[in-house]
Amino acid sequence: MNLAVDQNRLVAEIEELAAISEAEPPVVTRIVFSAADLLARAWLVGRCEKAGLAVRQDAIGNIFARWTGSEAAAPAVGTGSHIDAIPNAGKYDGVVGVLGGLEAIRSLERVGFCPKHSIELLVFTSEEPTRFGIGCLGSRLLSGAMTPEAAGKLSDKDGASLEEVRRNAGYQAPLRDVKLRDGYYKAFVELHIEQGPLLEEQKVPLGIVTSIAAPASLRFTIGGAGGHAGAVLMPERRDALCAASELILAIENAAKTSGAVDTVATVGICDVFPGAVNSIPSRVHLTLDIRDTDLGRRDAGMRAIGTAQKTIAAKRQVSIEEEIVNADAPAQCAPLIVEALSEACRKHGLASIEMVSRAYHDSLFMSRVAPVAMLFIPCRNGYSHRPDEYASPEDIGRGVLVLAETLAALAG
Ligand code: HGY
Ligand code: MN
Ligand code: MN
Repeated sequence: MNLAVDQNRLVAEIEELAAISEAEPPVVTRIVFSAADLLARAWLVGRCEKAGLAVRQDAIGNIFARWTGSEAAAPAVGTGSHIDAIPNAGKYDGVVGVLGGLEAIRSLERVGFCPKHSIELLVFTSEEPTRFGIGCLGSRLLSGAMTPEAAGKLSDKDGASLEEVRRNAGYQAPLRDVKLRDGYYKAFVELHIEQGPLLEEQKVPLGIVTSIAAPASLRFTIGGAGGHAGAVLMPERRDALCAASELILAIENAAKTSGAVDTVATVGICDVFPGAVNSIPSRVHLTLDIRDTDLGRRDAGMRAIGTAQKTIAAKRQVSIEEEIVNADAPAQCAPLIVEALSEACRKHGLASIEMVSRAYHDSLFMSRVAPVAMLFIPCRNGYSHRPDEYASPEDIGRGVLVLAETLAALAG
């Protein structure tokens, strides 16, 4: 097959999608089921239909765009990613896997490839943990990693439940319909920017992911005593923000002293109540994101943080409540799919390295229902989740070419 990627159209589509945002360019913000997200979904469905794909959406809004193969009843080969974006994000995270997956399918159509197994482009709902506090909502429900009942309990910070938000967005079917039947996919391959500096540093154009780190996220509520910033003397204070600050440094220390560089921990949100310059903080909400490629080490980090939490609460006479939002196992990618990606790289004379994914992706959950692997392309300085996130047209083109070759090998 003389495969060729229409790089110019793909880059133009990435720019077009980036402009559908709640923020001014070059910033991309596209929170799940926001007006921008719904517009972006409609735009994308139009692009898929223009490519001749049969499009359906499930009860949580996962989008399936299918190129039906000659053995339509056979398990499909899936590819895809997400188009939702956190606040103040860039234009490539997730999008490269969605629009790149669409272009991979179009490039196979252009050379007259006829799939035996259908090839299906998937756009997952809410890969980012923004609105409902947990990431990979769509792929968790697809894979059964989250029950419809648990999803039904989710609500956003304004108190709007997932149920009412999804129904207002037009998704009326019951969530129990989302879970995929066994054997639905023969394989799933996700193209994504690396979101790290390794490929660029090693000057290698492609990374083949062999495992995806184990993510966990928790919420902490620190309760102290409020009061007048001038009148309450220091010995009488039970300042919730000072206690939270100690906990944040204990979290950082737990990651730094885990014995491996693979343990990472982040406090990304710190809400202070009442939040007045002359009022002692009485309550603080913190979020913790802690990950590791090794499950045991990640859980040991969580235990170390739990011990520090008890010590700080006792010493400062504050309450510290924790809620585990998710604590997921890591994913091992399927050697068969890893090999298919390696073979596709070799076929096109492209160097590649095997690597772990420190970011999580929908493939983490798709690995529970199909053999998966991921293909990374470099992003400048490893930057991601920021407006200056950048992947070159040439790197995107190489990723799509290898993805198309791999899909053909798996669906042929
Ligand atoms: O946080 C992550 O790893 C992903 O980018 N949502
Ligand atoms: Mn992301
Ligand atoms: Mn992503």
